Amino acid sequence: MAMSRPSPTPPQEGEEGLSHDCKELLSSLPTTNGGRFTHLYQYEGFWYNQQFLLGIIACQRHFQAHDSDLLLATTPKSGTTWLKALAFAITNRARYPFPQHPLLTNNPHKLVPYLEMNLYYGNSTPDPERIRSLGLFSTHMPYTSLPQSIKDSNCKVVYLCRNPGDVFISFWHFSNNLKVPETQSPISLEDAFDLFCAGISMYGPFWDHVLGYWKESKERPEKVMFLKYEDLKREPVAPVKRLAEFLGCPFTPQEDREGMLHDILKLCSFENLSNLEVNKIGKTRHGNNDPYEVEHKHLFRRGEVGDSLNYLTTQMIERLDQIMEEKLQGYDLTFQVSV
Ligand code: PAP
Repeated sequence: MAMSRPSPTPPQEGEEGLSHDCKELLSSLPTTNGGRFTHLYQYEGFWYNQQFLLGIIACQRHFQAHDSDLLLATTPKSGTTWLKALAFAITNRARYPFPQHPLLTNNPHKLVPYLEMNLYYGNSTPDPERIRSLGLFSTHMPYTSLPQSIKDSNCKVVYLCRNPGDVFISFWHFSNNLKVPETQSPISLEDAFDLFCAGISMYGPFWDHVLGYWKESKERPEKVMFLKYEDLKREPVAPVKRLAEFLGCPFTPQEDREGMLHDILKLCSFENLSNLEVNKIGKTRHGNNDPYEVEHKHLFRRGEVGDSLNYLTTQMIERLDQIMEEKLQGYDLTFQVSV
């Protein structure tokens, strides 16, 4: 996939209202055709569409983390919706009785907004009071691009990752299902896969994203907790217990006796969330002017481990396994698509 360098980048939609330095920055970045997202920019080593990138830059410049803030970080399609539901339910369990729980009537993304894709989306300026009232945020930003105040403060970060095959297939379905301007046609599995393997995906390269958080979780385990979707699916009790401890609100012996953790797991389960009215028929846009409308039902497709094996050929699986092996060599971290 050819990458173009700076200048003759034509102005993109929405560039009109941007400051001079933002326009200059955009025109200095490498760009590429990202398939379904036709125009991606490479910033600090990762690929983004314009609106998400502007959100990242605005967030880097303006977001001030507090020590008590909690940040949920993921690559797209790694189980973000699930992690948001779990973290929201854990940290707010004293506030809401289960029969009237906000998760029953709100999509998890509404309760735990993304920094760069909602609050600062496309260079927006969020209301500081709204920001402070939240305290629980999410992001797809790679670790190296997080606002400095997140890295410097005692703000805690939970990172959830997932097998790249399942991430790829989940994103391929999701992006082809997005309601976009008519001109953009769906991308074939093969074309999308070649791009993914070349590191060109939204917030990709996938492996660099994962490694950034992995390294930080090793160096500062009190700061970054690293979780795998597959581990949560296999046996959620122990990891969710650890998650509650990490978030600073461990389950008490009384809660253990009363089955609080199991109630939370049930509330946040794929079966429960995917059958709620709000998630069956609800829709969201990331921000004003977002051309992509997300139908909540597409955030709940199958929720299984290994679904990519139903789509990828043996050669594709071998190729991705080999890439992951090479990229993660020397780190005590493995992902195998072919499990
Ligand atoms: P996002 O990055 O756009 O927020 P994200 O929630 O990370 O999406 O990923 C969606 C995936 O998580 C879907 O996977 P699939 O395409 O392989 O099915 C979705 O089904 C899965 N998912 C959503 N909610 C849950 C849940 N409660 N438990 C398990 N998996 C879930």
